[in-house]
Amino acid sequence: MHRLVERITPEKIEIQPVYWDLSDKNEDGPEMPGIFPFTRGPYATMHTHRQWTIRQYAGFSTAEESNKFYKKNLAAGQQGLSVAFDLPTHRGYDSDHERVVGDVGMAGVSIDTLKDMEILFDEIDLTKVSVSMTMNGAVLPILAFYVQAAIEQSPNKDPSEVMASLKGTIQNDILKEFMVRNTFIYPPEPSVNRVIADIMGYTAVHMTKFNSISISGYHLQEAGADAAIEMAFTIADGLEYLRTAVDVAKLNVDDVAPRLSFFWGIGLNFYTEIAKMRGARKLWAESVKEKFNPKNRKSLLLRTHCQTSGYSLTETQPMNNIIRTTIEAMAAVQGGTQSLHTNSYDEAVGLPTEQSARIARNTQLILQEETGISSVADPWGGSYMMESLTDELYNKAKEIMVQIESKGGMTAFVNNGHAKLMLEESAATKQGRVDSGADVVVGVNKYRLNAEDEELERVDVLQINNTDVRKKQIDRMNEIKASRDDDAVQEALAKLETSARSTESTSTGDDPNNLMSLCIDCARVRCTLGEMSQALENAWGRHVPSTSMVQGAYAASFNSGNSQENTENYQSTFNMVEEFEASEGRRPRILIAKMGQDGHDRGAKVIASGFADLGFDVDIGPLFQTPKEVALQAIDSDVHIIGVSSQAAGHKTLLPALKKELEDLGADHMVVVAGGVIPHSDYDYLLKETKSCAAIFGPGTRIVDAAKEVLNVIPRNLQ
Ligand code: 2CP
Repeated sequence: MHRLVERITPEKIEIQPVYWDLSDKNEDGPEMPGIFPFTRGPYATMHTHRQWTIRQYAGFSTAEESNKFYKKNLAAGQQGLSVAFDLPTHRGYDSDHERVVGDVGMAGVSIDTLKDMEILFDEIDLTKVSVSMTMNGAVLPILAFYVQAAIEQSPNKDPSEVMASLKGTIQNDILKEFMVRNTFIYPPEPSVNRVIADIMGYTAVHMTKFNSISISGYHLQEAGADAAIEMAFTIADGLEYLRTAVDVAKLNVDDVAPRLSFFWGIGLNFYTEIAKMRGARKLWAESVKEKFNPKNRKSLLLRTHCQTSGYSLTETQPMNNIIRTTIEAMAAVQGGTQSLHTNSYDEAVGLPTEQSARIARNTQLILQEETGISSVADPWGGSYMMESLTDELYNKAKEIMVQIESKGGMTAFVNNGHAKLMLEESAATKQGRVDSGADVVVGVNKYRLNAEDEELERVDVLQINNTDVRKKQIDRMNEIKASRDDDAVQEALAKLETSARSTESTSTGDDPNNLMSLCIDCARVRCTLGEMSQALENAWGRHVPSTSMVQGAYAASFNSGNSQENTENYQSTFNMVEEFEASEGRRPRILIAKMGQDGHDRGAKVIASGFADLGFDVDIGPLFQTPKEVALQAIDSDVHIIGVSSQAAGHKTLLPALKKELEDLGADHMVVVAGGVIPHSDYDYLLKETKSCAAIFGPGTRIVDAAKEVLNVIPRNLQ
């Protein structure tokens, strides 16, 4: 990756590695990359010395399948690995748990045991390849499996030497999980003060090249945050983790801060995204300096991974997504990213195929090797527009951070629901702008093809046989359980639970009761992920999130600055609801349900908010329901319709299961509709073969149109 960038153009112009204002009379000198406050980049030479890492996020079905995919990608030019785990793994359940029947192997790779982790990295030298793991809930068992797998991969090396050489990143950013995505397991207090504190303490001593947290704005942006909110919440989360390290875990700021890393979502607002990355570096450096006064300048550096926006991808005319992703990748690079994932064009409808994954990777290879984009550090430095935009975003984010501080810091801001409501309002407003046509999405709300041509553009997506994967996982786990030393397993689990119950801090890396250290002991004797998670749950309980709903934001945004046609469409839907009420004696009532371990609730919340603004009575079901629990709640609330939101590929198992529960409970008059990420190739299976839903609303459906269709499918005069 260390290659000399071509400096002389065919026109014989010499490109300088960095440009600055020669007339700058600032007494500290001009702003430069690698110099405080690092607006222009964390390193002096940036990509001119070392390109960003091409790090594609992937993982699906079994460890064997994912391992094959990784090796192929590394051979084809990818430079680092980034593991996607399935939802049961995220939520600390083994594959045989009753709550995860539809989720095993679907949205990522399933990991139950150390053996799975060993297979995942078979023939990949963990002391050489940097690995990022997106894990937040079951972070202790997963990190322990990874460490133990690396140790067992190098039997001739001292374990401490192996650990010291591990380079990579664990997401471990639990605060944002309580705002968005919801892959938490335990309540916020032990999640931060025990799990994160102990991981930071352990890695600071034993894994000094490993990034202990990837503080993530990406999911906030996906959930609807604008750039200022994304910056403010993410930087505030980072400061909260540092506060935990220093105040709770009693660690030295310079032992922890240099290994905190960041993660931005990059959408289509090209200039804004670059300005966000520049402004955020300054905000982080200044905030850490002011609050923690570190001695090591590395503690001030905001180093980041970026991912192009999944939200910006469209289901219709999917090839347009290649263009969107390229533009977003360019913003990430020009903003100075250290590592980048580019989305595949088919990710709005399912898992990437080999071809779409190749195009996504090639997008970055072309940028690195054909364009000369890396030949200069911070090419936007000094632009009147960019410097001004950077300052304005920086100031807006700072204002939001003051608001967060006034409520007691980020943990309090999350706990009292302020953060989630702010995000949901921002998401509903954004949806209103798209539905009303104020924000253009080419091929969706403008320049749409006719139905026939649209059909021709549809793409195949990778299909996973969930039943097969689950069976394989359970068989392997049972084999391991039959061959291990049960007494050693029980002893290791008991020690873990005892430490979790303790009120003493165990955060220093050498403490024998450090949770990370005890989980490595558990991994060594072949405890499963579910067993370790249960031992911790015995001590702390499982977190139950509350459900809330924003009202008015969708309607307000839809009605502002709108075309006559859109306003009429909104009004006619509203009138249909009134007519329904007049004829049926009550408003149409809908239960918005999420089944399985899929915690992506942005879509569900936006739909709930939009339907409520249109006059529906809306119930929002809790997250992580089984089909039976959804059926019982629907009957209890006497709803007309159940709207199932599915974002994590469990629909082919969970929707038929819901239909069966409704039939068994004598409630098959209730209409089920589904929405979210459901490939068109599954429509017939759901609508015709299994008749498990009456309508499906794909990505890009306007809420007003969905509401009209829902009203048309509710059978009347049910009473
Ligand atoms: C790099 N280096 C340099 C320069 N560039 N040294 C001098 N001059 C330069 N110009 C050095 C660095 O200091 C470092 O060495 C080494 O080269 C590697 O560079 P890096 O910048 O640290 O790159 P990296 O190893 O790729 O690490 C990048 C990040 C890391 C961002 C720090 O945290 C990372 O890879 N994050 C990825 C997160 C991720 O993939 N998340 C997945 C999200 P030293 O280490 O010795 O200092 S998927 C999300 C999905 C959507 C989900 O969450 O659901």
